[in-house]
Amino acid sequence: PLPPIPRSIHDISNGDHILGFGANLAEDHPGYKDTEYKRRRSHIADLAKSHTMGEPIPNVEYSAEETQVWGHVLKALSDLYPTHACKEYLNSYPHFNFTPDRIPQLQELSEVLQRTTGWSVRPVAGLLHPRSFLNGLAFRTFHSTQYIRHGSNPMYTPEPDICHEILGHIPMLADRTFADLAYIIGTASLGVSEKEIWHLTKLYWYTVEFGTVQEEDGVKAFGAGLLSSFGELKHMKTGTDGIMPEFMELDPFAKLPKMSYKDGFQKKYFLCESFQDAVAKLQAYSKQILRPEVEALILEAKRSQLG
Ligand code: H2B
Ligand code: FE
Repeated sequence: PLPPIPRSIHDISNGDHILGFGANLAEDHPGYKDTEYKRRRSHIADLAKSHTMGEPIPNVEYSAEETQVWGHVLKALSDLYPTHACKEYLNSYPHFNFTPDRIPQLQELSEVLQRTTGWSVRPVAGLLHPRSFLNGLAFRTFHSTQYIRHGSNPMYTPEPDICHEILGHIPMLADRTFADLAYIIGTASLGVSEKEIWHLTKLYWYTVEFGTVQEEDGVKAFGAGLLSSFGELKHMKTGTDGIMPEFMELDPFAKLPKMSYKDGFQKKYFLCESFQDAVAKLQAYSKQILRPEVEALILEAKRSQLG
């Protein structure tokens, strides 16, 4: 039997399904031996768990050290964006007025998204279970971490952190076509089997996290794993140690390559002709797996949006 279909964002828990680190850091995490950092992480995790959808997201008062990490990452990346980020990213970016001396609060970012594409941000304590995470996209909700990476290595994080969410994901979600792409993956994930969730996780990985798009003057990044990593962005354009990454056409029906989380940069990126093309391909795939009850749910949501 297939799992139940969530009917609203309230059916999706942001607290029960934290995988990976949360506040319990693994031995190879840069903050593993730092008790102060771990205390900070568990404070921010508790804030996320106490949040109820529909209420304002609690602000985090970031310290001077935390703000310094953010500033460092922002300055490095913003040098690369004009040449490495896709047009849609560059168009949305100015909505957010990022400055190196202040870490934006999730609440204000959520308000910008609500005005532009109708999306919301929901705080989460760490890496969320893929099903819950993908299901959230169907309710135009992006689950976002609120803590920042460890200061010992500002250019590296083994898990999503606020720099990844804000610089990688949020500006893309302010673009209509990209937001549609994420919504399609989200709706496709409602009430499907574990096996299907795994395939959708890979589709998400190769588009939303590491997607690239062909523009007139070259390949540009739209995936958040690229847009939030200085090293990975450079690697996409110019390779590493003389070895260029491979670019492949996206086929949602094909078996997708294994995802690599740990051993350095990606070796293969999927290259989209355009977002419209990627949306059409994902839509065709989604059509094959969408449960009839979900189809009805989507129509209902569309009707109520039209008012
Ligand atoms: N959780 C959080 N907090 N942020 C993410 O970017 C994220 C996640 N990505 N859970 C998900 C998993 C993704 O890797 C796929 C859908 O599993
Ligand atoms: Fe991400």
